[in-house]
Amino acid sequence: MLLYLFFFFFFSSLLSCKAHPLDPLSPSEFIVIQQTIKTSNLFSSTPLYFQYIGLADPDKLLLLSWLSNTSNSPPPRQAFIIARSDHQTHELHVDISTKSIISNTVYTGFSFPLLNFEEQTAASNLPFNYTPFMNSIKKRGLKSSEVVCTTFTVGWFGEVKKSKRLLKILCFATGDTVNLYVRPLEGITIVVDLDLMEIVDYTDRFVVPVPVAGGTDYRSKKQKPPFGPRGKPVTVVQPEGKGFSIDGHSISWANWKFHLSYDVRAGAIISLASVQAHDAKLYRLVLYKGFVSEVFVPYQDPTEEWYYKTFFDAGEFGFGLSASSLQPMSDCPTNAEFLDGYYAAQNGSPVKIKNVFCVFERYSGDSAWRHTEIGIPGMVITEVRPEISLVVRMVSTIGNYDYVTDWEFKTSGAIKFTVTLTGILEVKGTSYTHARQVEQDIDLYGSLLAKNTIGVNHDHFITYYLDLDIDGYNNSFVKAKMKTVNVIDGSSPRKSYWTFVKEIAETEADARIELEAEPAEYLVVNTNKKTKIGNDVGYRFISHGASSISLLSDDDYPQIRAGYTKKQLWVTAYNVSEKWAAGLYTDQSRGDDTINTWSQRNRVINNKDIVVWYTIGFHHAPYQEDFPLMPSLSGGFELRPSNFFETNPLIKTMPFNETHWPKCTNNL
Ligand SMILES: *[C@@H]1O[C@H](CO)[C@@H](O)[C@H](O)[C@H]1NC(C)=O
Ligand SMILES: *[C@@H]1O[C@H](CO)[C@@H](O)[C@H](O)[C@H]1NC(C)=O
Ligand SMILES: *[C@@H]1O[C@H](CO)[C@@H](O)[C@H](O)[C@H]1NC(C)=O
Ligand SMILES: *[C@@H]1O[C@H](CO)[C@@H](O)[C@H](O)[C@H]1NC(C)=O
Ligand SMILES: [Cu+2]
Repeated sequence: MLLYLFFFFFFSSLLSCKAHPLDPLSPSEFIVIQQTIKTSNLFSSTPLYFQYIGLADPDKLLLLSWLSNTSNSPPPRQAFIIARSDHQTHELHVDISTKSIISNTVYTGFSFPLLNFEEQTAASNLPFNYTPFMNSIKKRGLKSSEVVCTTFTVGWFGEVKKSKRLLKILCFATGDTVNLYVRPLEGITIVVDLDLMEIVDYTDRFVVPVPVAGGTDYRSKKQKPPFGPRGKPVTVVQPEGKGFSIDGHSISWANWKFHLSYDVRAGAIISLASVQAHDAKLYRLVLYKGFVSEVFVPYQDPTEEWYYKTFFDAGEFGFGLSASSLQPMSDCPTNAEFLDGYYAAQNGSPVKIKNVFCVFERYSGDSAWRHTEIGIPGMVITEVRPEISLVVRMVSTIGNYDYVTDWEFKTSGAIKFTVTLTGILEVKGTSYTHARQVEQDIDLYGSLLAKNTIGVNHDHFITYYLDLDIDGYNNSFVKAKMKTVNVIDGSSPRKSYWTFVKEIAETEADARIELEAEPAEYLVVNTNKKTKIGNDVGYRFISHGASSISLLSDDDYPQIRAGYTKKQLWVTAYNVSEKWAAGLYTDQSRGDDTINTWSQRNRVINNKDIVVWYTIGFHHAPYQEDFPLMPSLSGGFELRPSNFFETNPLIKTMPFNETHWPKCTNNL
């Protein structure tokens, strides 16, 4: 019996472990990569530090052909690696099955790769062995045991020569609070050369009071009763079990199936999202691949200690590296399932992030569709379908900020993308303690939130890479512009109406879209595939708020680095090397490898494999309620089927049938 069980588990685990070519690198694959590079002796004389290791994108046509017949051999699994050695950035490709290095080139551009955790930790510790800093702490009446330091990227401000790999260090007081970000030691600038791992510049220009700790600790155990507004606990129960299944990294639910992967830079990667037609078993591809490509966060304070704060959270800090382990029952509802993620440490060894994703069915009591019919004599017909959707969630905590990213699949065929901002504001210390002290002509670059505390104005621009392949990879981008038509010939009592004037974007120049510039709908269609009555199948973009664009001047250096943030939507021709909105190398980037530079090639995009870049944008002017922690603020967009289905797929969905559920009451 034991033996039998053993074999049963052995075979079932073999079956479920069948790797998909898009699966993230596994712990054992990280070790193969680490060992392959180590034993190659390419870097035997100088230490090698890994900055990025991830799955190299399999050739798209090979992958599509494997998908069409999975009996064929899948595309080879290869890893893409960025490493630092001897002051140089190396790009390597390693073939995992043959355990061989396929390529090793030195990057010669101006910018630098992702930071890893270990070097940031090492840099953060440097000030504590640096006498001028210890004097600065003393000057502020603090002990080193109540000071912590963290790392900040330096940006680029027009330097012509190649810079060193630098970081700035900022320090904060903890003391009677864990809310360190609200207690900055203002006035101090520490610059670290990461290759030398030493402080190369230090200034302490002025002292302002460190904001007090009182009232800023957000831990529940620190809150004295009575609590504030409070509802009763809520739980989610699925009496008939979960409606989705996870097989390795492939997920299927209702009429959807897709692949979910983890990448240390992008975080969640959704691939091969396909939806069933309601009258057929056939799955139709919608999204070949989608992920958060970049998160640009420029602060709006030009002073010496703040001007450089223009962060690229994905390209500099890793949106996936910064992922938090999700807390069951609070980060995700009680009916969620969790998946782990793995990345490579600085030395190449695998590191696990437990519960990096959660997957759950969302039911919030809303309806997906309803109607009451009283028009037929003798009857009242009411039909309501509950809205249940499937959510994939990741939370990325980049220093003070927490970004909740949700990918939500709906039975209507829509995919909804939501970003929620929360966490702690990055505040600036000041000597002001009351708004009346601030003279009319003084710009605080933010607003006074508490005594000695300014919440600095800033933006968040979250840019999605969306390789839509609607019923095939040759797609087109349609601008359906709404125009007012005046009826001037007296043929109608009406004097005007609106209608659409549709344009297909021929080249990339026709697809740089500022959403609010004119009333229009924007669609991706497949002109080679029609519905039965002859419309092009497609999906359209619907904004759900947060569509701000950058207000910086075009010649400002941060804007040059993120020029794409002046438009919410760009379409480019598919190119496997064009994945990262602000460039493969973002740290100290100069804007030479961004969506807008690619778009300047002005490639043909009509009936081609195209990629849509969609930016969710928030202007964030802090208010007192954002202090000492920020209530969640959400925005996003939706991709909604638009002549993709023959009719509304919801017609085939069923209402809940509670007759055999356990009896629950809400008056326990
Ligand atoms: C799939 O590929 C296998 C092996 O190459 C071949 O024997 C089989 O006929 C193919 N199936 C289809 C449906 O093309
Ligand atoms: C896509 O379009 C290209 C021409 O731009 C053509 O060569 C190719 O066969 C098309 N592919 C499909 C699957 O229609
Ligand atoms: C693909 O993108 C890379 C990086 O932008 C570029 O160097 C290359 O020329 C592009 N290839 C094509 C065919 O456009
Ligand atoms: C609801 O469930 C009960 C018990 O399982 C079953 O007898 C009944 O047919 C169901 N009704 C519908 C509309 O599915
Ligand atoms: Cu903000």
